[in-house]
Amino acid sequence: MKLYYAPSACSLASHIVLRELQLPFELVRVDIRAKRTAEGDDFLAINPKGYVAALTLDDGQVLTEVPALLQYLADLRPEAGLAPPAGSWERVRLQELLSFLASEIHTGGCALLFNPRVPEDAKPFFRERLGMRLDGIAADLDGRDYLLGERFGVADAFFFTMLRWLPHLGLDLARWPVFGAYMARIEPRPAVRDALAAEAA
Ligand SMILES: N[C@@H](CCC(=O)N[C@@H](CS)C(=O)NCC(=O)O)C(=O)O
Repeated sequence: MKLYYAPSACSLASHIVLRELQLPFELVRVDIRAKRTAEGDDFLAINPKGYVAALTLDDGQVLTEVPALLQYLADLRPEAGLAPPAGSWERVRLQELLSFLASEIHTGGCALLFNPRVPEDAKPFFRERLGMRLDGIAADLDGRDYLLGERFGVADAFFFTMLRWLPHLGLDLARWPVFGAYMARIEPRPAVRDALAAEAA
């Protein structure tokens, strides 16, 4: 497998999960503005949607979209417990959470605040709306270690990735002390440290 990534982008979530599961993979950096890979390929020929993360499988298929990638990877090593078993009610809850993170926090929140083409005078509205969504997650996290309970899982890899963006988007993490404690629990994980180090290299 090859994971196409950009440093600290949403692809970090899949990168962390690949390392958590100790799956063999190659990492290929993408210039997401120029749409070229570090291998010199046209990234649009690999993922016509033009964004990371993209995962090429050993049979040549390309898989995209964070919620699909995370669940696909978790199911390659179900014994690691990074996602509840496919078909279970707990898995439906994970899908609910991943959909919320992808649509409300990522695309409908952070991505709009990062986008230089979104007018600056619209950003306070998006910032406030994102803050309200994060208030809800903070309330859910109160009294538990991870988003779905006491065990780190794929949704945590995704949410951790996005929490790292907040200081760059005009949102002060100090507003949610529970997030600081949550990140401090996740940061020391060897897979997380290794993924961050590899992306910073
Ligand atoms: N819906 C996609 C969104 C992916 C996405 O927005 N990726 C960003 C980085 S976090 C990107 O590559 N942006 C470049 C672009 O949109 O041109 C997913 O879930 O994977």
